[in-house]
Amino acid sequence: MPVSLSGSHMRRRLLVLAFVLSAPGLYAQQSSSLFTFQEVMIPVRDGVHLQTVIMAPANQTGPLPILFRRTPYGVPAAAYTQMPPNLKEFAKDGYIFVIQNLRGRFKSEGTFALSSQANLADPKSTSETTDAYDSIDWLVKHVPNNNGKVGIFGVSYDGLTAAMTLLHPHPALKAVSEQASPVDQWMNDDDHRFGALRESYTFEYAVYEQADKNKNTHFDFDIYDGYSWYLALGPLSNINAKYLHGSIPYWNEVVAHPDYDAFWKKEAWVNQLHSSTVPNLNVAGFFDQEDPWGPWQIFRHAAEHDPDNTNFMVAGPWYHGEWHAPKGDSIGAIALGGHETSREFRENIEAPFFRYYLHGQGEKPAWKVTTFQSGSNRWRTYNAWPVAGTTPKNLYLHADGTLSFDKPKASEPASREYVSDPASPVPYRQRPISPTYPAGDWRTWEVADQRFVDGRPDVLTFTSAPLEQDLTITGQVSADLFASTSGTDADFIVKLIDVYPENAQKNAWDPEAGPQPLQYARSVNGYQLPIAMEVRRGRYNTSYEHPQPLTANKPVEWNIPLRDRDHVFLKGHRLMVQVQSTWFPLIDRNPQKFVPSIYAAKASDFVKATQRVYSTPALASHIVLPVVP
Ligand code: PG9
Repeated sequence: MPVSLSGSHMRRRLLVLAFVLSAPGLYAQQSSSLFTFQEVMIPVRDGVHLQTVIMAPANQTGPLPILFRRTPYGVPAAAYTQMPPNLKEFAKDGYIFVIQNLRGRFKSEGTFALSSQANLADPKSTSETTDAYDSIDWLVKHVPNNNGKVGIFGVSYDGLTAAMTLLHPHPALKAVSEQASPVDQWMNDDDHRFGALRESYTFEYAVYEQADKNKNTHFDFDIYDGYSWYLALGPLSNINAKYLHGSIPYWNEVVAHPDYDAFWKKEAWVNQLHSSTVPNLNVAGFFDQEDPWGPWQIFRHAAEHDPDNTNFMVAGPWYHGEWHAPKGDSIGAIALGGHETSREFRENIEAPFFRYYLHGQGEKPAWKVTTFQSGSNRWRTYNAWPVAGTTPKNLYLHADGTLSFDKPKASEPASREYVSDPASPVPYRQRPISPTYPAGDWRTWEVADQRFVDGRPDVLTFTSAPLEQDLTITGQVSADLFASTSGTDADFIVKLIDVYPENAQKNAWDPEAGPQPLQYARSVNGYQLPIAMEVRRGRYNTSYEHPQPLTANKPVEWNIPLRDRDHVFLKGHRLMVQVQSTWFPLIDRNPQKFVPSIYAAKASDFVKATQRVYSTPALASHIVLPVVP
């Protein structure tokens, strides 16, 4: 919306200012040349007040919609003096930006539980759903010159709070864009993967958010390399015994609830969502190192009843929140064909979505799902997901280390094995592993070249012949492993990798080109790009609620979901699968001997085990690929 400042508009702004000064709970106000700025304490149903910043365009001439963001990370202390890069595309349309600290964070009253429980049946209970509802109610009644329409958006925790409005949206809420929202912290995303604890993330994040109400706290590691620190820590119980001493409530909950019990089932808020209640743009990163799964779950739940076709999905080759970075023009060392996928997303998808639903301008999205497909490096639109015509195709692991679409024959060797030693686990990324926060190369480890572990004796590698034609996979990938352990509990990690040819980058080794240290370091030749990776913990193979020991040396089937993908393995590339049993310290070490709770295991419980992966006609380990013909 074009904005200008005339004499009558100036008078209107003075009236607005007078109104705001008399608004209940006004805390502070000032302005920059771009925005007016007020800080207010918004009351919610249980009497708690939430610290909220309201920034309206300084040159606002008429009613504008409110774009709301709710965060645990702190609100701006002053009006933006420059437009934040990720809001530039919105700014052209004109919004009143409102940012609120969640209850219990910074000056917001109440307790921050770091939990997404929502008990909608109890009118007295509060949650991020009710806090958002009450705040929106207050905002549309008190913010001058708003047009009565509210949009909510945000990434990760801010995405979670946006997503939870879907459970009981305020009538003024007209558009939601949850981006990388978790939905069930035991099943996937930040804290666990099917019950396997994401040790470093869960611990460091709980400290980050619960050590001090008034700031985001970085745990003070006395060893820089996280691999060494967590190894020296020993059993997980030492986190409380040596460092936290029970001071971090969420960490205490995590270690008190190892299995998928009532605590986690209540936390899994998405199970209450069965329809598309408000137009919702779900956004996910294919290489999101924190919350890659939740948005797809929200999309699927809302799709159960979506008569007005207002539930949309966007996914791209992004790390956590990268779609709000300036460019998004590469994944690790791999360029995305000249695209600036993040800017393109904001310009062509995000801003138009809110423009349509909050300003009533432009067009409704004409697709259900949009992806930026890696490999082919192009935007794709689909009117359904799964995409019609894709066929599941099995890619088999052979015991000679090859990978092919042919099922193993009885004449082939039956299995491969390795020793998994909890005392020497496989690092999940190149050491030294810097702390998760402030996030450095934590952001991009999911696109890291996997050659750093290829060849370790405890990592099995299976490789295909170079592809004779492009292979497109669009949809859900999974692994079906037949494997045994000599222990009574075990983890299996499966990685599907795109191996770049040795001549992918023509001049990488060209002596004529002169010294190019950066280019050498970032050469894509032979790059092992992970396309999908996941872990399964054996104790939960048959029941998430009641873990069971494995029978030593008995091969069993491991179903390992590898999530939704859209990638083209190009002609000349090879497919690779790596299998390993530790991924440290991303995933806590499995003692490899069944114990009632790993979080109470003693150092002596951690034992070596021999893991065996089978490749026989009856026990044919494979990856299921959604192949586009
Ligand atoms: N991944 C973070 C998070 C979200 C929700 C719950 C816990 C952690 C985040 O980046 O906000």
